[in-house]
Amino acid sequence: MSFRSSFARLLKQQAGSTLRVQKRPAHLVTLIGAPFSRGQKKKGVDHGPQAIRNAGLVGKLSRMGCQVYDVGDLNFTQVPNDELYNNLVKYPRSVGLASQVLADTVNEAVAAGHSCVTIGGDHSLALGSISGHTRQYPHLCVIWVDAHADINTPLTSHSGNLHGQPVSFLLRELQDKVPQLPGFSWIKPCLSRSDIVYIGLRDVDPAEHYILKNFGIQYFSMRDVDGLGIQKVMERTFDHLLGRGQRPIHLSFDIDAFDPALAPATGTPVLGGLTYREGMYISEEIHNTGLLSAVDLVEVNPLLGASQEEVNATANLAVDVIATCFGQTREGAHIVFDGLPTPSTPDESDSEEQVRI
Ligand SMILES: [Mn+2]
Repeated sequence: MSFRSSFARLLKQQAGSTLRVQKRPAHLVTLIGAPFSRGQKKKGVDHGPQAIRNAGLVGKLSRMGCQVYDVGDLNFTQVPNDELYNNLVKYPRSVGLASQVLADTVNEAVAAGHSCVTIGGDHSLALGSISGHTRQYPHLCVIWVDAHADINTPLTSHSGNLHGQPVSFLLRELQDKVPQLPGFSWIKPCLSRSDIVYIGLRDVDPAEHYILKNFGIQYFSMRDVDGLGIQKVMERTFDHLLGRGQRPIHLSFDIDAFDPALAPATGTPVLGGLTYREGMYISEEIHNTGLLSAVDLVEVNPLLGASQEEVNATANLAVDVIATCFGQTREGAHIVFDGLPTPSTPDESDSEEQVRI
């Protein structure tokens, strides 16, 4: 039967391509679940890692040719008597300790030569992931995709939520404005103002705006995305961060950067966010640099979806961002298929039953 033989040949061909693929160096990815929620008030963001796993993250990365080392979810010990700092800032010791655990884990993963994916959890975790990442690559740069700048200091924050403050602890230039919080003594400011670019901002507090402007931090608000288009935004982002030389990229992606219509299951949604296409373009361009070294995907909160569909949509979006960062493309991947089957005998190639691709 020509169908059967064509099918057998297709299988053989695919087996052959698989072998060829395996000779290429596999992309090694450490996946870290960080079920932490005390950087903000709403319940449920600690279920983010489970929601993102349920949406098929590991399978998708594996099928793309990544070798995934899933270290599971980190265990964050409860800190007793974690009192307010300055009558306002909530859970400083819990945030400090969780970020310290995450920093050590990210450090180990990157030291082993892996790319690191941290799934949150709230955005206070970036304190840990970026600190840990810089231990191996002190010269790295950060692309922060978010509706918010997360750069309040403990003295300018109105909410007292630490997920709105992580960048202030990381920037060297801000340190004389940032008090020492209990649980934070291990944190060393590891970024300069020119090492970070924001994309997607549309809800920035006055003090944050003051910091961005006065310290000359590069940002592209949603207004800039509207005016320039996402292609120019990415071009300027890379000019700014990589213009004087290549260096590892840390992508810190808050799912609330997307429009709430796309990512409803999140704690602080803001109208007018990134479209699906803009989000994928950002991730594709970062992948295309070949410099991506670590990704945070944070603020997916499955308890805040109005329905299971909303939760699934948000988690699927998170998976798409991460997969795209590691090479999933909209024009088709060339990872698992790199040869067309060839008809072996003339009679089969004449037949209508030949395999069509
Ligand atoms: Mn954020």
